[in-house]
Amino acid sequence: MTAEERTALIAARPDQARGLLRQMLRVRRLEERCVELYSASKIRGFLHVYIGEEAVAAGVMSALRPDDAVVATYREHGHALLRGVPATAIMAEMFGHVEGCCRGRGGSMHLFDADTRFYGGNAIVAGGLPLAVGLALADRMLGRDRVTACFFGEGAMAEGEFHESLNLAALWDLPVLFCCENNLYAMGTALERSESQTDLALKAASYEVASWAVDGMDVLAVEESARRAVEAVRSGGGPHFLEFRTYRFRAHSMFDPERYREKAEVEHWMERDPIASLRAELEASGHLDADDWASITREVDAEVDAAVEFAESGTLEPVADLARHVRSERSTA
Ligand SMILES: Cc1ncc(C[n+]2csc(CCOP(=O)(O)OP(=O)(O)O)c2C)c(N)n1
Ligand SMILES: [Mg+2]
Repeated sequence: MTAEERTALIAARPDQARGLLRQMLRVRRLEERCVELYSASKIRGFLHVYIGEEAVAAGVMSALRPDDAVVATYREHGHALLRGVPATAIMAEMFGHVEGCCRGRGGSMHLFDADTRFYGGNAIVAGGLPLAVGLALADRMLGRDRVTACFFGEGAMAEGEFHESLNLAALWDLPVLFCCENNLYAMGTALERSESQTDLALKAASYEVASWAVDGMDVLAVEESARRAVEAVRSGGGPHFLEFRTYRFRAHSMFDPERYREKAEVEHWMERDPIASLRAELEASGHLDADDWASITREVDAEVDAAVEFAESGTLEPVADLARHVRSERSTA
């Protein structure tokens, strides 16, 4: 997108740009709080935060309809939130409390919510791709014009499931939008150390899937490319693949000494923080003033505070119930 196109886009739809800024901030603040709560041992287990990558989920989610489906990875708190899973239910799930969206049995990596058609939270790298293909196949067979958006890291593209999924989606023309979040590392392994073909859109295109690379730090570019791709997929254009070039500002998970990358590299990417950049752009063009920003942050902080309060006052599942949902209730009656 050229500078003139950006200016015109913001001027034509300032509300949308402010809305995207707010959505990214919701994810950022929720996760910053999760990190604090993790350090305080309120949240346990694994925790993978999305800080730095928020533009991808915010842009793609805004291009979807409520009846579309979303499949994500273990770095999915933001996807769940922006899909419409209440912050309260997410935070309670993080705490392992029954008030959580999975009754506290999933935790950070397994958020799931059938009501919003949010199909995980998948901890197995590339495990979400065949699931997305199956959801799209069901929609196709039932004649529904729904799209399934499937998020995964670039690490998933070295897995067999990626190839099986792209092949079948293309062969059967299924309505899947494959969203690769290329943050350059799979845990401590850099892309060029694990993949022979580092041009990921080219790799996807070899399956006859329409593919593009997009600046994943620019929420407006993400939204625009996702909207076009979703329209094409929905109107029968077959699966599409978008490689979002992004970066995670924090460690892979809470247990990661980060010996595989230089501080200077992280700092370089942080200069392109998607939230700070859009905020500055909106302020410079007169579409956001100090009061607007104060009211956005106030609202977002209130939502996160309420979520934490809700989670803190939640309850653990009684021990007597632990074997429930393992077998069907009918078969044991
Ligand atoms: C099949 C499988 N192999 C290995 C792992 C261990 N593992 C967890 S996250 C991860 C890295 C994945 O990187 P990427 O797909 O790029 O996603 P990112 O964490 O960068 O968002 C690995 C190897 C796993 N969860 N599943
Ligand atoms: Mg990665």
